[in-house]
Amino acid sequence: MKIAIMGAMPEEIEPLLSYMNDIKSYELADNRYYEAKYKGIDVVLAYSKIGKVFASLTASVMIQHFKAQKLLFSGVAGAINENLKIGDLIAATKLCQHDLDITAFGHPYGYVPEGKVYIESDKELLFLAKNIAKTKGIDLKEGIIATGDQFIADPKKKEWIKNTFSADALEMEGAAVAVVCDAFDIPFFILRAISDAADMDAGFDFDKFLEKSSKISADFIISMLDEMV
Ligand code: 4EZ
Repeated sequence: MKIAIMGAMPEEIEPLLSYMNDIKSYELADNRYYEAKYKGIDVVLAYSKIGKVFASLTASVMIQHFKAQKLLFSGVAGAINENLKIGDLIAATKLCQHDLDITAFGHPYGYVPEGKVYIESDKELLFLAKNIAKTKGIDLKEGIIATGDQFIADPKKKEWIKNTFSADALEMEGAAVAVVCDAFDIPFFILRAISDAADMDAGFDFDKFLEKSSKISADFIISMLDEMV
């Protein structure tokens, strides 16, 4: 069993690398991939760079080249749901692309022919995560994550994404990873810790909480690996 663990930014992946053993580094497709061991589990780690295109590329390489059989994403997100506060964990139940728009042809937002608006996360990984949270007394929330190639720092845009997709959180990679994993039939799990509320203060909050929230997400991913050993 080989597990892919990905993030978008160095800050999201560094706290995970510190837990790994026998780390080997590879350069491929203009990115760096790490093969490593965690308590006997084979792991491949990378940060993709920000956005849907880079995220798709990295997820594809991890599956096709490194032969990952499951994929876990760790990172931070902007909150939409008011119950989500900075530092809170949210696992995606399903994901959508909020910036995908061919509505001029009568299609719904987030949809292209032969695609789907929402991609559902793997039920077993969600179940595993919920059990771990319960045992450890961690408040893991679940919800819909909306992905797009924009850093949202605007209450109006946030409201539109909330109303259009019933989304609880937003970020810039999750749905891209979901599309790739769904196509290759690879079970995936997208975890995010909140860094900001996608509002006027989002830029400031993001910078302030990126490291701390990344670590919260990474630590939960590690406890999932502990259960998978
Ligand atoms: C993208 N990530 C942000 C990358 C920002 C700045 C150099 C997560 C995220 C996010 N994405 C946290 N808050 C967000 C927000 N308000 N809008 C979009 O996955 C890079």
